[in-house]
Amino acid sequence: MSLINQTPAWKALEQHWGQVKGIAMRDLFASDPGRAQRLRLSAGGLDLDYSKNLITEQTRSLLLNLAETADLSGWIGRLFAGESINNTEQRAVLHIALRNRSNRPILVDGRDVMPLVNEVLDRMESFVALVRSGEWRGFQGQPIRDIVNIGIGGSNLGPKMVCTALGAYGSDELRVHFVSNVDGTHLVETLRDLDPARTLFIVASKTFTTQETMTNANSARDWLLAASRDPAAVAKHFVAVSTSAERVSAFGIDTQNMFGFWDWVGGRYSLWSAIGLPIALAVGYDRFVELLEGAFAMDEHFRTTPLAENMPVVLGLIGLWYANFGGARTHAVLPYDQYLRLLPAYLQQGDMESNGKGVTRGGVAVDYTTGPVVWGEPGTDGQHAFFQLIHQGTQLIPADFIGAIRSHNEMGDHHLKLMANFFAQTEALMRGRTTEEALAEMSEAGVPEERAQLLARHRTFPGSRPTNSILMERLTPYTLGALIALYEHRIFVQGVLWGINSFDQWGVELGKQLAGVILDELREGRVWADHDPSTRALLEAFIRGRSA
Ligand code: G6Q
Repeated sequence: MSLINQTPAWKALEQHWGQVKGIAMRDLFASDPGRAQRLRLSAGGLDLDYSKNLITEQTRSLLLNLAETADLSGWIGRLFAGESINNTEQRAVLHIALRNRSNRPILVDGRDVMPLVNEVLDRMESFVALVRSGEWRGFQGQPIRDIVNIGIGGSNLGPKMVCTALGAYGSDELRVHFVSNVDGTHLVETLRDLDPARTLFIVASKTFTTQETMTNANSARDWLLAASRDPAAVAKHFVAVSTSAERVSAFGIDTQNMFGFWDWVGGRYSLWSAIGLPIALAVGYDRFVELLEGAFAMDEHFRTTPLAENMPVVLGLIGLWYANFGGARTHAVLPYDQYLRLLPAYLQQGDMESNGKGVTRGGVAVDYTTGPVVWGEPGTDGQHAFFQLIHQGTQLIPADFIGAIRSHNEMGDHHLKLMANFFAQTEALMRGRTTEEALAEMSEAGVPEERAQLLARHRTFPGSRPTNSILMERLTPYTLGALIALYEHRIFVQGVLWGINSFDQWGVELGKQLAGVILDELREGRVWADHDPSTRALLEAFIRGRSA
């Protein structure tokens, strides 16, 4: 198949951007009173208002036409049918099976995977009950108080983000910590105040070979053994989440205490699997199931809703509109919810590792933009930092605003102030402020004419800056599950449109290989391998510094 940007559907959009880019978004609203009502969708407890975008009815239909050209519906069908759509790794992509609450059979190589999924869920439920009830005891016979998840990338970011997002559902009786960085500081600082006799480690690694995780796991075991002085303590204080029973066993963890998952679960899509064990421990198994149910609701919406009314599809197409036709290079995710503060970092991996690709599924280099840089911080903090550039800078930065109607921590008018800022920002970004408006405002405030003239250009806001507003009643396990699944599917939609494989990560694999030789050199204190002059000089300086 030819590259998507060679198709008539793409060319039509290119031309259309030329017509739309100069339109003021405020005029779109003025000329079409029903716009806000029409450009909204609901699914999985989430309400999306996407009317503050630079799109017309024609844009929508041209984008949908592009989706049809890329056979998006066919790809959604293939995803849910368990086909091997991760073609470079020859794997199915079935995070949707992990939260398939209908238990509808999903076949991989002719075998229904649902019994496997349910069996691991049952084991998680029993284990969580033992730990949370205090029946699971450490080497001195005490219940567990601290859980330390050791994992990195997909084996860290998802559960860490969800545990933070569901902070309102946790308790101080069982605290969950995450160690990912191979920088010893991470482990040392995390363990500083913990009691080995009351600490349980989860070693979370799909492959059980990742350098950072295995290094941290070994050091954690040393820390435990220094206190317990008994190798038998490992069985009481270490459990593993992995696809490799052999390597888990070689590490010294009893495979009775191992929770499995499968190669058809990608790391960055794995929080729904046993990788979510810290979530279930932190908030309880039932709430973990609610998280799965929320994601399932979004899956069902995505699987069965026509493209025009399909929330992940609509968001994916709008993102592509700005990236490929409007020249946007980044996408801001701005949660107006302190509990969602790690969502941007989580989505950074989800999106950038999935769609940061330069060749099509068939290996042909693309000459169009693929995945954007994803970034963001919670509001209102971001407003006092980088919002200036979104309002008045020279780049187009599409942004998603995410908020809840009710807070878990209602206190005075905090939540009203928080959300007033959410709404004000999206309104200001859309409307902007004309020079005439700026002048009129200053005149009303009594600013002398000369000064007003000087300031008018600075106080002008171009407006027409696109935002999506996502609102939920409250941030619950259910709405969070739906929100994460929404973004997962948005990533998939864009990957399909760009013709790339969103589910491999050869860039990460390279990183996993590269450091090995240099590590040997640093250990030996001698540079012997072939390096460029800059790297060689850096290594020599480092070795000199260490031996001084
Ligand atoms: C995710 C990536 C990557 C992976 C980590 C950890 O999709 O593949 O982030 O999750 O490299 O890998 P392990 O779980 O195998 O330790």
